[in-house]
Amino acid sequence: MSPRFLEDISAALAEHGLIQRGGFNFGDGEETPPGPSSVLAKSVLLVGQAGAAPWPHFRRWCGQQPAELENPLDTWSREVIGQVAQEFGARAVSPSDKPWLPFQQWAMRAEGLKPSPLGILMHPEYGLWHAYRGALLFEIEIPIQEPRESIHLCDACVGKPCMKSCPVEAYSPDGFAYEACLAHVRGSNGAPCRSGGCLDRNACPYGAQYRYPAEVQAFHMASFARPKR
Ligand code: B12
Repeated sequence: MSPRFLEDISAALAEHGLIQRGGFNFGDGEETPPGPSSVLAKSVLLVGQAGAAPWPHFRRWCGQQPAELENPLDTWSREVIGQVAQEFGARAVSPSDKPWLPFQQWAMRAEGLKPSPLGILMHPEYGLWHAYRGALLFEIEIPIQEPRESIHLCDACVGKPCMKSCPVEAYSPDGFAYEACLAHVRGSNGAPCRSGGCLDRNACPYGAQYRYPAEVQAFHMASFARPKR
């Protein structure tokens, strides 16, 4: 393995606006998904985004695809992360692969993050404005450091505006009221959510400089609200 292994992966991802989101070596006897040659993976490196950095890359790619492509962001992510995986001897997996892989559990381990009251992980710099687009599974151990303990911004947030802005109180200590959220977003009063994104998520005061532009939030909300086939 080249001494610049992780830096080289970062450079390949940066061409698509993507970043490494930490990783770790699995423990002995841990049940892990297979790597590139079907042997159980020894390590995982998460790939994702801070703010909406991949958006211009994704939109350029969209311009060359059929207009009615289903799940275009997943398709783009699988394509570009798949190329990086091939180059570096890994198998690429997606957060949308079924059965679902435990991306948030991996992320908590990889970057020491904790969930916000919304379920979205809170990042000390990006706030709620980050996501995972894939992961690289290796059959070798990777030279990666354990994450440093980071502060959990929600602990210091007294007013919790994220729990007070949704007209149907979709997020509560009991969890996420998926049906209520969906009905509201699709309904006649859901226009602000459809055009500018989740009101609770947008009420969070942290990571404001990484907030996704309205166009990006509208794209994600449309994909959330679209009838599932
Ligand atoms: C199913 C799913 C949903 C379902 C949840 C249904 C339910 N009640 O279970 C629905 C469709 C509601 C949903 C919505 C959203 N989701 Co979602 N979702 C997933 C998905 C594909 C699988 C979750 C899962 O079961 N994993 C399997 C278990 C074993 O893994 P896990 O790590 O233990 O899973 C954790 C999550 O399930 C979490 N959880 C449980 N319920 C909910 C609900 C929400 C809203 C969130 C964010 C997390 C969450 O708790 C588990 C324990 O840690 C993950 C990707 C993934 N592979 O994990 C994304 C994921 C959790 N979602 C994500 C996001 C951002 C959202 C949205 C907030 C935004 C969006 N995508 O439009 C929306 C909320 C809608 C809104 N109004 O804005 C991100 C979170 C990123 C982060 N920074 O933490 C993920 C990781 C996808 C990604 N590409 O990054 N989601």
